[in-house]
Amino acid sequence: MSTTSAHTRYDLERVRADFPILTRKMRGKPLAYLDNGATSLKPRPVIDAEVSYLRDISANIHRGVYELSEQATVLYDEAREKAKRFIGAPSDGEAVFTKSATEAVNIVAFSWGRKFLKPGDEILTTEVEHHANLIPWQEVARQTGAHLRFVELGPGGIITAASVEAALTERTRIVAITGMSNVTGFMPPVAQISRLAHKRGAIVIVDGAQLVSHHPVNVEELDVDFLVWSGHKMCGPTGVGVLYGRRALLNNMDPLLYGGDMIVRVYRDRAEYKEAPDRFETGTPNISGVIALGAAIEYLEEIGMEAIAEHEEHLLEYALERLAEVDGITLYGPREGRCGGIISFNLGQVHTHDVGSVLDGEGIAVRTGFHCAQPFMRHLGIHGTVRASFYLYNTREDVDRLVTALGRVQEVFG
Ligand code: C6P
Repeated sequence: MSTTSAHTRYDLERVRADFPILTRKMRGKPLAYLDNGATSLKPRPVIDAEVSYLRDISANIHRGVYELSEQATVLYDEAREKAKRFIGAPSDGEAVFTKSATEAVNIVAFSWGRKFLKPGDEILTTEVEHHANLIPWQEVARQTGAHLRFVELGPGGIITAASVEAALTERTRIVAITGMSNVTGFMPPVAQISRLAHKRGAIVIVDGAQLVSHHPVNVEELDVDFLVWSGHKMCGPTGVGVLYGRRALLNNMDPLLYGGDMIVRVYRDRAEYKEAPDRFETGTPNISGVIALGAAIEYLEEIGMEAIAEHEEHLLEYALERLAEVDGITLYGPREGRCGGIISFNLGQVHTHDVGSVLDGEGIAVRTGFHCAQPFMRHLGIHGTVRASFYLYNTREDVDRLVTALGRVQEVFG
């Protein structure tokens, strides 16, 4: 069966050929990888970039005057320029490499929050958040005496600018909000939310772990103060993430970790720190991972983030149409507003892990469970969902196979 789609602006067959793992068989069947919300597959140029650093360079950065170290430093610094370009960061020093989106949120929560939040101040967030953009704020609230407040959600977890406006007060210091829900794919109107928050004197951190991998993002257009994202969800390796922050904010924050490569001068009893990004990148970083993330950015840019988002939108529409044929299915999430290529559902009373196991038997990888979003599950009144999430290499055939396999689940579990 052909994988080509009239709706896809790029050559889907060629893109699929870039991902060696797509030739593997799972349980004896071709792999239909529909767990891109958890992590993406990696194309050959990314694998090659990582291997090439490990094989041909291997040296540390910013520390040697010899050629290998200089080569490593150049590649590392080039990757930072690519990361900045990818999200339209306007100034130097605004992209900090972290180990993950989770670490990036923690830097903001503890380096900014512990310094600037006072008792009675408010952190505004939502029940839709992934735990990574909730628990750090719970903890910093506990440590500073600030309060955590929640935006009222609309049906299916919709977040409107009006609901955020209603929850903002003169004590709101920061709005911590997802750019795209990892459960439903819903995308809150971030630019409008930023405008409202700024009018109230609050700053905004956007959890872009899902958003940045699937949509074109420009931090100036969104007008956000911080944006976090992970390399592994966008064809890059695990162990590397990015914290974007406005330069003035980053340079006013204390470092979270202390040690080598972040200092200007060190005395017996104190030290002076470099500006961002170095003040947040102490110790030897994930050099091979950062370089490979640079390759992932180039790879995605070459295909085009607009084209990728469009492809996923068509797959989403197609999947929603096909899944509507499945008896006993409950779909979660708002069907208005912008949604990325993520679908969460349950099939009658069948446990999500049982659905996942039957799908696995058909070579289909999905995520099952609560998706690190327990407050959202509670809001929806469920324990978990089956989640299918798409990326640039997925096909209508993957969707067809999912629908057929759900029929198999019904046969097995009645
Ligand atoms: N979500 C999922 O299956 P890390 O693990 O730090 O790279 O990303 C954390 C994270 C933060 N925010 C959102 C919206 C996310 O979706 C994730 C990761 C994966 O949904 C793994 S739990």
